[in-house]
Amino acid sequence: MTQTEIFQFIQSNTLLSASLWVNIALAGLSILLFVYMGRNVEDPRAQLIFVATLMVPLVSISSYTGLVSGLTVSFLEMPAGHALAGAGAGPEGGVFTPWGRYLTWAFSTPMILVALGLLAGSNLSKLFTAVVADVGMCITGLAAALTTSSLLLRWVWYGISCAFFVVVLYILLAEWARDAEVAGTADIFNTLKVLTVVLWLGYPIFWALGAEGIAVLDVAITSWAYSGMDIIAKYLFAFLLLRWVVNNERTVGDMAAGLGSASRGG
Ligand code: RET
Repeated sequence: MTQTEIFQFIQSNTLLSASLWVNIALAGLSILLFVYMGRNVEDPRAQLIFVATLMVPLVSISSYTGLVSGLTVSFLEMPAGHALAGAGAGPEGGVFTPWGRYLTWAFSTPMILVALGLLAGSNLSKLFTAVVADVGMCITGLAAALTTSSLLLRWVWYGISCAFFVVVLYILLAEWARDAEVAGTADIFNTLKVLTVVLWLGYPIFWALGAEGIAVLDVAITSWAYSGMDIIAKYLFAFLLLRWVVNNERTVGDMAAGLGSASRGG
């Protein structure tokens, strides 16, 4: 299928294309709003949280532009044993695979973690571990979506991705939750932690249920599931975080456990 045909396929499926265009619009509005909200922030650590958070809608608008144009979407023939093997929506068969999502998560989700880690007063080791495991999760998730030789190996990649995800969850739930108590940011951190953990758990679930997994959900419904989770996990998350940072710039500046500081809690 050519890129033009993929573009036309997406445009002709109103439900699918709406799930993409909605995010382009919301990402654009979020960028404008966040730049405006951050105009007077002066503390360098608060500025770093702002820049990391601002990157989230910037990556998102790029991601969805890639998807809507057909650039980062392929119709892939599924391996034997897959529910959609030999079937699919494309003229030559194949399953709609918006692999650009998984690729761009490798750029957006680390920014979410950097912002959360800075808010919690993480040290550099934990921040590095969380970011590296997160990138591993996204890239192996991409590998799962793009593997067409073997159904087993698709799920092996999925399993590896989940293993990386467990590392991220551990740091969020155990390490940073404790750090945030010390840093005096536990209230906002806990709110954002719950929002993040609950929503992020939805992604592997919808991957497994969607066309690329066991295919009980249709392509447009899966796309809306991701788009809906993105709206909350990215724009609402970023808004809550930035609003707090603007109102609590001093707390961020005075954090006891600084990024990369050798002595903890001192
Ligand atoms: C995949 C499939 C393989 C197993 C796992 C996954 C997890 C994905 C997650 C994505 C989060 C994305 C966000 C995007 C917002 O910008 C790759 C679906 C564990 C957790 C928050």
